[in-house]
Amino acid sequence: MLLGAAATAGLLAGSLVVPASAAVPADDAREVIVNGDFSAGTAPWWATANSPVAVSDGRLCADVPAGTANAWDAIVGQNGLALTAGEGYTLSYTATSTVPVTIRANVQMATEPWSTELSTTQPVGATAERVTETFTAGAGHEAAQLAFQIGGSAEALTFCVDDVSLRGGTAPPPYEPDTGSPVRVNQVGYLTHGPKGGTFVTDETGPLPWTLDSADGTRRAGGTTTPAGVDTASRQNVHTFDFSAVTTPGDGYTVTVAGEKSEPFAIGDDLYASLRTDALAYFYHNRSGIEIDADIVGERYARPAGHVGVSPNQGDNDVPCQPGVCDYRLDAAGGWYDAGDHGKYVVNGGIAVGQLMSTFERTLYEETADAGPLGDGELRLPEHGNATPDILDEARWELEFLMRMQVPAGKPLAGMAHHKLHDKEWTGLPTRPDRDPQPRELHPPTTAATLNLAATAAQCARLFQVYDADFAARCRSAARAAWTAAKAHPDVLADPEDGTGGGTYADSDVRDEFYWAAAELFLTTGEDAYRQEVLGSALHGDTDAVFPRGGMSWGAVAGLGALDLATVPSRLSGDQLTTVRGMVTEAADGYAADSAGTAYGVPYAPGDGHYAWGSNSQVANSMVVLGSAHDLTGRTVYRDAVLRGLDYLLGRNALNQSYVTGYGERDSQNQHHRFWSHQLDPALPNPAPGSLAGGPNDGIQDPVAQAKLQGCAPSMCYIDDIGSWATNEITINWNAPLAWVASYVDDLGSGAAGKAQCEVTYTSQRWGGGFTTQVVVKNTGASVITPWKLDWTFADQQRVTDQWGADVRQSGPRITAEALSWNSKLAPGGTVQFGFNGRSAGLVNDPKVFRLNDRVCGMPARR
Ligand code: 9MR
Repeated sequence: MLLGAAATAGLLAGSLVVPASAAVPADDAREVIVNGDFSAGTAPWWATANSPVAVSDGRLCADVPAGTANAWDAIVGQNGLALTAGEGYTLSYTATSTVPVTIRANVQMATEPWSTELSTTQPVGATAERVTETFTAGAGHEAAQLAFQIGGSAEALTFCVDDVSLRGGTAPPPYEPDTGSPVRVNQVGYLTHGPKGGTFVTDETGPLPWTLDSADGTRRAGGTTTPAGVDTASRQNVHTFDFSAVTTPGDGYTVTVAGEKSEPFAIGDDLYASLRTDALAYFYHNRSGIEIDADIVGERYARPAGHVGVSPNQGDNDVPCQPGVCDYRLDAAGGWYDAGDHGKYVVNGGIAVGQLMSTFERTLYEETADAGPLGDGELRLPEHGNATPDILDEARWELEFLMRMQVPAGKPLAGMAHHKLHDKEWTGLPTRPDRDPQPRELHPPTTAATLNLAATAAQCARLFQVYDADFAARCRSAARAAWTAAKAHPDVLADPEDGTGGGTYADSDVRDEFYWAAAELFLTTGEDAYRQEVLGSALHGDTDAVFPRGGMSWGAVAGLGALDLATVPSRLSGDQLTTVRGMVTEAADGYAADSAGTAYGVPYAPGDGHYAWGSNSQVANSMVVLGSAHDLTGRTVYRDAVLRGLDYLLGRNALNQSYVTGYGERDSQNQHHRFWSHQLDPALPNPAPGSLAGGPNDGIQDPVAQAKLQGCAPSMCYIDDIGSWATNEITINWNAPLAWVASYVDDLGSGAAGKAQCEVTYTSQRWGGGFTTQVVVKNTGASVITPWKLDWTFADQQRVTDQWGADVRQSGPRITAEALSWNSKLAPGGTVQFGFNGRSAGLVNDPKVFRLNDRVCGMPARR
């Protein structure tokens, strides 16, 4: 605390004497402004929405509209300035304006009543002049602001500022994160029959007593902690405690260790349904090229369509290349914005949409997975009532964009995909998408982007076949063309220096992209040529290469192919399938061991010990592998590691931080995003619930992290500040594995490993456009089930026409079969049969997941 620092320096507030003339800061006075030379881009500078900023020739320039009334109608500023009462400061800057204007430069409170420490007026014109002002701070501030108020001109103008400096004061004490209670738990909750563990931070080395109390203070369990020594990633001395034995559902539980109480949490069966839908809503929120509808997301999150060619946007419907890159323009509208920025990247869009499709595809082949919550009418997006699962509608929004990025026939590199499309210069925060005035540019095609397109378009072709055969056919031919083009140009790499106005997503090794694309094309077409590409890859069978120790990522995508080869029915031989599944389980064994080996339970132990940019997504991706291994084998050790990973993301970690907005008591709320910029402008919303922050990153590449987190332990290099894009951004490829994981965890229900109470045999015979189905339901439990009710979801467009032996009703893809009066009793060991006829518009996939009176049944022949 700054005032505390002043007090220890002997400057007690009451006895402060503020000199009449400004105290002069010493030559070695500290610099209060972060990134005053704009060498790190626009952050943490902000601007009012009417005056978008970008860095141009190393200066920060704002385009101020004509006709603003007051100076404060247009502002460029920086918040978070710590000032000490009684200390002297010098503000200096160099400014120009295309139209002469008198600006105000104020150092002031960042909220009401906006009291100023310095308030100056300054004429600014075409000639750059250095301005210097000195003042003494009358009061101490933890987070004052410097505001250049540049409105009030009748004419539009461009104001540029450079070399901004505010020097003086005494250095604030080093940033200490507020980590709250040393008792760390999953702040949302634990599945009734899942593992339940926590971590306690302490200097004590011997065991300590812990208790678990319910909301009313009743003691439910107790024990002693297990000292675990120093956790390498956080450098904290820690203990663990375990209350897995408690299986009484409830809210408001707490754990107390040595007098310290945890955040409250729940124990229950149905804790993660909303996380699934929220994590998926992230994608609609971040769509480009469509209005975000208040009826779907609420007023606060609604916004006009971005980049549709309405001024000041330059539009993604007619985008040129960077100079010299191509002689055509593309309609590349739609898709999702990548992250806090408004770039759209094929590499990265690919992994994200692939993981959304796999979240859906899992429900086709995994008997415990429920397609219902992903189905038509279930998610927050506009395409309801089209008989297509909502999650596929969302995927299609990106797939259409990815296909638009393909180089047209007849042009050089035809069939390849442009690597990315983004602003010419970085824009400032906040900038709502529709207010981004920057020119948009296509960047050169790359092999990696082309293979992202091939892989995802191939997956699209097989999943959309039953919903929209024409779209599936388009996907299939885009995938084939992309593959052919990538084979012809196997080493066209993205330029790692091409990072102005957007990220680089440069990747020097595309063997994994080839593996993923070949796998998807093989699964979709069954063609042997693609199978040989998979089997012939140097990566095939090399678990460490396919599933890196630190987790899959946009630059390491072979695992996406391997997971699909392991779970989607195909023409792989038994031996080949064994090899692929062996890679999945071997990788999962490693991640599970990493999780078991750390006191925070996180399945993340990168070989070099460094927490990477987006480490939370690395964690989530390893959870996807673990969950898939659990699906394949039923082994609880994998499931438990997924759940411990979730505990980590939701608060059982070194910072006591839930990294998912809206989940847990101490959730991230200020992630780096150009629209969800509430931290900079209270009129704007915080990130929507279900947004996963990138998380600890000891590279601390942004100015806020550099100012506050120097020397941080890897798992503590995080700050919930909108300026920290390296630790606190949000992106599609991080929310995609979160959505997979939330779906998997929600499907676990109570987490009970117990035997299913029922078994379903489902036999369909097909002809032309129709089918006849017989269903046999067996009660494998110990008690009578009456009246029974079976329900399931069709993955495709099957329509029931008539029926026998049950009251079969259809609502969209959802089917309910209820007992008739004469067969309503299903005795233990007994069976009941019913059947129906139906029609179908395309391929027919038999459903794999059935629920009897709301509990999931097993299939008789489990893999
Ligand atoms: O997720 C990306 C991370 O792996 C890289 O290390 C980092 C620097 O190149 O870029 C990250 O991706 C960012 C992208 O370049 C631009 N949009 C925001 C992304 C998330 O921070």
